[in-house]
Amino acid sequence: MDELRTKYLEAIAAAADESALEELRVQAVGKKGEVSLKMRELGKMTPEERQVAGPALNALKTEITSALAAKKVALADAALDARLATEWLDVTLPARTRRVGSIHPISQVTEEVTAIFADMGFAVAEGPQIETDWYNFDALNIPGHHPARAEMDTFYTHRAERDDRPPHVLRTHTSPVQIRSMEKNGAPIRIICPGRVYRADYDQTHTPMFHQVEGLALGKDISMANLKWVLEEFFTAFFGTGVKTRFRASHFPFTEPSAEVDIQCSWEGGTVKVGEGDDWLEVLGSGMVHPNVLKAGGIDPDEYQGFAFGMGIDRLAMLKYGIPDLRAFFDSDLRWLRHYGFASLDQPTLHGGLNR
Ligand code: 2NL
Repeated sequence: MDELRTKYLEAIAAAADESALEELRVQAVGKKGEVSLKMRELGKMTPEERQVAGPALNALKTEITSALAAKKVALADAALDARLATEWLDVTLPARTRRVGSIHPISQVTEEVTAIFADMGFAVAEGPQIETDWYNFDALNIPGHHPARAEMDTFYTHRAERDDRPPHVLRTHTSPVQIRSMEKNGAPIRIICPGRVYRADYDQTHTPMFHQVEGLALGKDISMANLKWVLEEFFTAFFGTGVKTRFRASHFPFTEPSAEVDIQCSWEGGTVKVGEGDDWLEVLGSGMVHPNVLKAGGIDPDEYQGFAFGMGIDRLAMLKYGIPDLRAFFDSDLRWLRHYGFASLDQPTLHGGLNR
């Protein structure tokens, strides 16, 4: 019995895991375990022998059983200690910094312009950036010989003589969107069309891709007077101060009469300031929609008339936010974006204010 006792207590102490312990339990005190077999032999003993052996075997069984239980607890404790050691966490460490993106000034200004015109009842219309030359030129009363159609100024998808399919263009203005809107929805209509446009021009003040917003309002009696009010309302809301405007007679193929609009500004130390001083800055082209353009959009010029205008979003952004170099807009320089970008949750609304 002493031999059994030593054998099992040592084995239990040395067991590496729970399954080793279970094996030992079966071997020692299971139904056919060594201690159990010894207990069965009690029947063959004399009463005197049994009186000694019975309690001793019972005590051995109890001792082994409690050694097994104690070892099981010790193994579990050791496992927990090991986990705590490897999963240790210093909650006093500073948090990892998260990179936060920002809204590009052009997106910001597009949202601001949209908010102002939405308040005056203009909806936003969008359309394709690759257009047929009918939508980009013919529908806008731009004749075949017009310099804008020359390959020098416009990006064509391919040369006619190299491909049987008719060439397309990268739209040079957002006007095709307005033609498509007229075709689809007819008059009356009040829309603005912000978006990317393309011209084959790259220097200090031009990038081959830039952003434009055009506006169109058609009704039975819409006049230049309405145009003037809408634009003055727009500039004042956009720049956050009263801005004097100057309407100069001009010429565009798609409007008659046409006017270019200048806004009041000052030049001091090489920087422009809008809404003060007595210099002028040209920012916009406009006019009454030409009857040929209305016809191209499927609208009867004897029944409807209205105004249209177009301006550069990139220019507006530079003026409002003091950005000196146009080309930096499209460099994707993260330091520039962090400097000139806007907080992503700080969306422009009329009631929240458009001037930060
Ligand atoms: C400019 C000139 C302008 C328009 C754009 C337009 C559109 C339709 C019909 C008539 Cl569908 N006009 N757009 C009109 C006048 C000027 O933009 O210098 N933009 C920067």
